[in-house]
Formats: sequence, C-alpha cells, structure tokens
Amino acid sequence: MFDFWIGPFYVGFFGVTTILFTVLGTALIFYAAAIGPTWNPWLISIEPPDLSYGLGLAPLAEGGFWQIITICAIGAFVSWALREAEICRKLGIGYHVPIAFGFAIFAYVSLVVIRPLLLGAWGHGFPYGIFSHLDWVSNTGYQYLHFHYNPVHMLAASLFFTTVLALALHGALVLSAVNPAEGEDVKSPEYEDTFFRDFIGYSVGTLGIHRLGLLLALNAGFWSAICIIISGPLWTRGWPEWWTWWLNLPIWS
Ligand code: UQ2
Repeated sequence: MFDFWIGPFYVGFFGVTTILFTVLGTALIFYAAAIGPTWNPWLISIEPPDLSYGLGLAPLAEGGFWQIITICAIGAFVSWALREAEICRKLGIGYHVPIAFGFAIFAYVSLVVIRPLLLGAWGHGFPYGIFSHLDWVSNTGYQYLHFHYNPVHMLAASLFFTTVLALALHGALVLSAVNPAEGEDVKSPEYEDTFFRDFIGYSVGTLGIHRLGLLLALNAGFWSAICIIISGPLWTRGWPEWWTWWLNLPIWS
C-alpha cells in the first residue's frame, strides 16, 4: 500500500502511519499545552499521571494526555524505523540503519514503558517539557544519591566517550586525506592506513572503523537504557552503597 513517491520522498504504508501518529501526537501536545498554565516554550510540561494511578488509564488532564502522546510517539518512531526497513529492502542493502534507530527507540521506551511497568506506575515516566525533563533526570539521579556510582552508567558513559574519540579520529583522518590544501592531491585510503601504522602500529581499516563506530554507538545507547532500567527495579538504594561488595572483599582483612 502507498507504494509511491511524493517528490523525492518514499511514502509507503509506514510513511502514512508515521504521518498519522506524528500529526495526532503533535496536536495532542498543543492541546495539552493549551490546558496548562503557560505558553513559554521552555516551561511547557506535559506530566505523566500521578503514581496513585498505577498502571491504569488516567483522565486526560491528569496524565491521560501524556499516555496517549507516548503511544503516538512510539507509533511514530516504530513506523519511521519500519519505513527505513522498507526502503532498505527495496534497495537490497542491509538493515543497519533501522536496527541502529531501533536502539534509540529502545532507549526511549526503556524510560517511558519498561521501567514504569517494572515499577508499577506510569508516573515513573519522564515529563514532556524542556526544563521539566531535565529536572526529572536530576531528581531521579539524586534519588540514588550519586548516579555516577552506577556501574552500568559508568560503562555507558565510557562508551559515549569512546564513540566520540572514534568519530573524531575518523572524521579528522578522512578530511586529512580527501580535503587537502589548495593545489595538493587527494590521498588514497592507503595513506590513512599508513598514518595509523606509523603512529600506533595498527590500522583498523576503512571498513573496520565504521563497524567499530556502529558497535560503540549502539552499545552506548543500549547500556544507557540498561543503567536506568536497573535503577529501582533491581537496585533501590543509593548507588554508592552498591560498592560495599568491594569494601567487603575478604582480601582487605
Ligand atoms: C583507521 C582507518 C580509518 C579511520 C580510523 C582509523 C584506514 C578511514 C580512525 C584508526 C582507528 C583505530 C586504530 C581504532 C581506534 C580505537 C578506538 C577504540 C577509538 O585505521 O583505516 O579509516 O577512520
């Protein structure tokens, strides 16, 4: 269905479902904002239901908007991923892009569906507002006293930094070869290999750097999702206290 293009854009069945979910969700955001106390874009916030509603449906103005907007958001994100997959299939290329986007969707769903389900209330989702979601992150972090002591948060942060290192190396190396000074020749990939072989005795290769970059980025998103899912459902105390296993190792005595 809808197997045609509008201008340069492929439509397809999932292009239509993307549009429907996006228009409905955006309209509901404006409707909910209109009922709220401010039009200041920084301060608009669409709140999830109170914890007392548990995993039930809430009245529209008391979190129901948030619940329907969340359904629309997930519907739009998943539709977008499936449209990517449809385009990949038509082109006969791999599904790397929709799979990568799937990790981003998983990170979002972990915050507004998986963790709230495990904790038994939609009220554990984050509010949809520019400053209010920042406040949620800060408050949720302090609920565990010092979130940076979460070992999986440490892993995720390290993966983000390593992703940044890999992309900086890659972007810089490619530009150094293919964007030479005026009058100089563009250099081949052999020069890129040779730079790193001279420099550190190893080149991961032109295909390898992209495999490495994707692997690092997907793991950064994945472990970020895991680090918040385990906070509450698996560990309810402060994260610094988790490290008492280290202090309690018998080797110290
Ligand atoms: C490389 C290569 C590229 C690259 C980069 C490297 C010719 C154009 C950046 C170098 C990357 C290495 C050695 C891996 C670094 C490891 C981590 C975890 C950051 O060899 O091939 O292709 O862009």
